[in-house]
Amino acid sequence: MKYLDPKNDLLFKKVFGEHPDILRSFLNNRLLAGTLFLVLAILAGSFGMTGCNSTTRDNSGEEADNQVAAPAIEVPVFNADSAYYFVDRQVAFGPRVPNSNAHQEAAIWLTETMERFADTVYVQETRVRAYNGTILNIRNIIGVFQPELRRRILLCAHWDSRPYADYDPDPEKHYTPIDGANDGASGVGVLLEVARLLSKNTPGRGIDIILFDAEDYGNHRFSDLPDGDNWALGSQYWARNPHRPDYNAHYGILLDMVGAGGATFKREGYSMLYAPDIVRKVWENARKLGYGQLFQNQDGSFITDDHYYINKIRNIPTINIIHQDNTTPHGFFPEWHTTADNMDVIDPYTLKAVGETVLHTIYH
Ligand code: AHN
Ligand code: ZN
Repeated sequence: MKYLDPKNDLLFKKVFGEHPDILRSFLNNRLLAGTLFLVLAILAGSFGMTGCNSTTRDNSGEEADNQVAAPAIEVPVFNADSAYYFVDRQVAFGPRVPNSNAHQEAAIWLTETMERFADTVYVQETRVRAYNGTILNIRNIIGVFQPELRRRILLCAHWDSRPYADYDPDPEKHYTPIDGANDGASGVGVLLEVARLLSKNTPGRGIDIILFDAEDYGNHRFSDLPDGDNWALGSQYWARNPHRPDYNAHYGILLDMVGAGGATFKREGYSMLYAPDIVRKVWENARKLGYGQLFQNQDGSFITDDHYYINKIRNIPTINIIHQDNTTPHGFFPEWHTTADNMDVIDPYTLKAVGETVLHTIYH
């Protein structure tokens, strides 16, 4: 783990031996496999393209329209039960509200879990000021896969949960912290499953998975304090202080509320403003995989979320896959910011739809 000290961002405490032996031997084998592949590729090249052409011709024109084009590398199979388990484990800590014990315990578990899968893990610990003046102790947890590759893709989600159920139908619960099974844990659950698969089979791109803290400590619905940049505090911090000073990525994908049954994802406003090509690519992949009912061919509204600051401050074109529903008063899933945002709303099918879509996008 590389530990980013809050008082000195450039002080990296590097801890070696973070991978269990079995994983390390696998990493070594991967190098061997890569070398073998390179030798075979050179040999194949020297024999010309004739054989390849006939195979290509046989397939062309017969491929069904709803099939995703053959990937350069085989896309791993997303395990929805594994993702569901990762969501459940987070929720079991209790509401992951900054400064709480559950938050601290969840941070340790998330870091350890990421260390099982990623090549390098950075923990960025700092303090930020919430809208009401509360100082929050927060941690962004960053898993880096194949740090040696220059072409990179950023995947992210927030891991904290909201301190207030300010949309709960019961007014007595308006200051009760929420489980955030969908609003928080679902995106992280999908990304931990992606991380598990990346540890076994790498795409041709470097991947960075960032679990942002303090996304959901924004202004209480009934507070009369001024509205400002009080959501997405962890991503604002990271955007100004990336884990590597020169960090860049071709594009980013944020997952927010990606686990509810009957989820509907619309083309979110800032995603279309900053990264329309990525939105089209992702929605197209989802449709081809058979998830057109979830990934709707419809524009949504503009959501101030983690991706907004990544776009605005770091200039990395980043989209938000977020459940929007214009039949609810707030525009999100019905249990949004209520105590009912618990495991009962989570449907493994939705996790799978999003996970497969992300995997197909990053492995192509
Ligand atoms: C606003 O309502 C301004 N942003 C919503 C971002 C959010 C909250 N995502 C999850 N919870
Ligand atoms: Zn929220």
